[in-house]
Amino acid sequence: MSEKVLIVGLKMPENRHSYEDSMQELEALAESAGAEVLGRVDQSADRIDSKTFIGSGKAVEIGELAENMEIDTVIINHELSGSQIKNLEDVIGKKIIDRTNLILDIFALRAKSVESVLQVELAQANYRLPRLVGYRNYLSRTGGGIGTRGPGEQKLETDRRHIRREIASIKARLKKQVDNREITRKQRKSSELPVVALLGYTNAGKSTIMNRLIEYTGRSADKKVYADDRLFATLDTRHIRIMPEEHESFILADTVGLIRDIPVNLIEAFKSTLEEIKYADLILIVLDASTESLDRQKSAINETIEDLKIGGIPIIEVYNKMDLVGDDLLLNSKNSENEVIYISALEDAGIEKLLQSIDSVLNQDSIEVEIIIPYSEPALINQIIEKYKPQIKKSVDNGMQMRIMINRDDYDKLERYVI
Ligand SMILES: Nc1nc2c(ncn2[C@@H]2O[C@H](COP(=O)(O)OP(=O)(O)OP(=O)(O)O)[C@@H](O)[C@H]2O)c(=O)[nH]1
Ligand SMILES: [Mg+2]
Repeated sequence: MSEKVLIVGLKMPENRHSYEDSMQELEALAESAGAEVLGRVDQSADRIDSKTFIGSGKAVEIGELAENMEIDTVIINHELSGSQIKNLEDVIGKKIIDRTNLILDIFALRAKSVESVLQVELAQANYRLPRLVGYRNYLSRTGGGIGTRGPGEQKLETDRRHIRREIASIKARLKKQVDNREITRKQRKSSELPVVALLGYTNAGKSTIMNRLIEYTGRSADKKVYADDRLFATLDTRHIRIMPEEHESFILADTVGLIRDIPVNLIEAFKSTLEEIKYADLILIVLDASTESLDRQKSAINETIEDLKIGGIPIIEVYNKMDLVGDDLLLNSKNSENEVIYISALEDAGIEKLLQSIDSVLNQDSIEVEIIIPYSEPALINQIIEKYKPQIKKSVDNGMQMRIMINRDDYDKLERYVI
């Protein structure tokens, strides 16, 4: 049986423009955590109440409502302190979950790779440490549910000293993982294929685009990644080789989706998984064209790009889910400084155009050359055939002669073979 929840928001002068949007997002987050949202309470105030966040009168009201509706859990759309959680629990008499804990819980459910499991454990420990007062309360309640799940098997600790030790140990293990990632990245770099990274808000359709490209280029279906109508379907970066018949080959990287107001404890986890984007040759910013909050999605993406200090990497803006919208969007996105294209990954529209745009960016400042690679370097011959798919190639006495379009970087490496 799914957990029955009530969602609660506090509307203040500073968040009134984004309020509605953010409450809808909270509902989607709760559903992604497996809960059933039975109701919603909105409270308007000029400022927060330091004891109960939403005000004690409202808390009493919520308590009665929750009792009548047989609610298990009340989710507040903000980050609360430990004592605020405890005070609310005392008045409402139900489990209280704040927005941060809800997001951590979804991450705990989805984390698969060793690195993401460690990142989530670290974020959970850092979240719990200053909130042990409120936290002991829910562990003493019967039943698990949101806020009690960890990605690993170990039980959630409530002893301060123990949590501190745990944090130190997780950090040490994480460092090893990060070093491993560095090695994998170097290996990938030496495979010579350019890296194209998908970046965008959660649920924009990044994984669906990846699957479409996998299908389009005839790769086996077992390579497909998980895509679903829930927030944070993807947590781990995945790299897949895309080798279209008539286009440039590349490695495509799928990444974790972004969200507004990323909880502070999760920023590090996000940054480290998104770090890979820094090494991409091209970034595809994926936007859900059908959402009303497109501008806020864009600002979340821009903040991330600034945060990660990704400068100088070419960008293509990909408006996805065009099957759900009219053409008026085309006018609104005209003034972007990046190249913009419109697709529907679901209906397979615009994918060819997407590949063409990728080609043209990856081939910028390319030149056409004629090279001969000696037979003593078979690996290099294979690499070049895979990467450039030369239209003209022939065997000559001293090696394989090919005509290819190459970029400046590769020209420097291959210069001695040019004839
Ligand atoms: N109508 C429509 N739905 C789409 C399209 N592309 C993706 N979707 C749906 O949008 C939902 C989210 O897709 P995902 O590919 O999982 O999105 P994502 O960007 O990878 O999301 P996260 O992994 O959570 O960051 C799924 O239910 C898809 O079927 C599209 O072009 N049109
Ligand atoms: Mg995804």
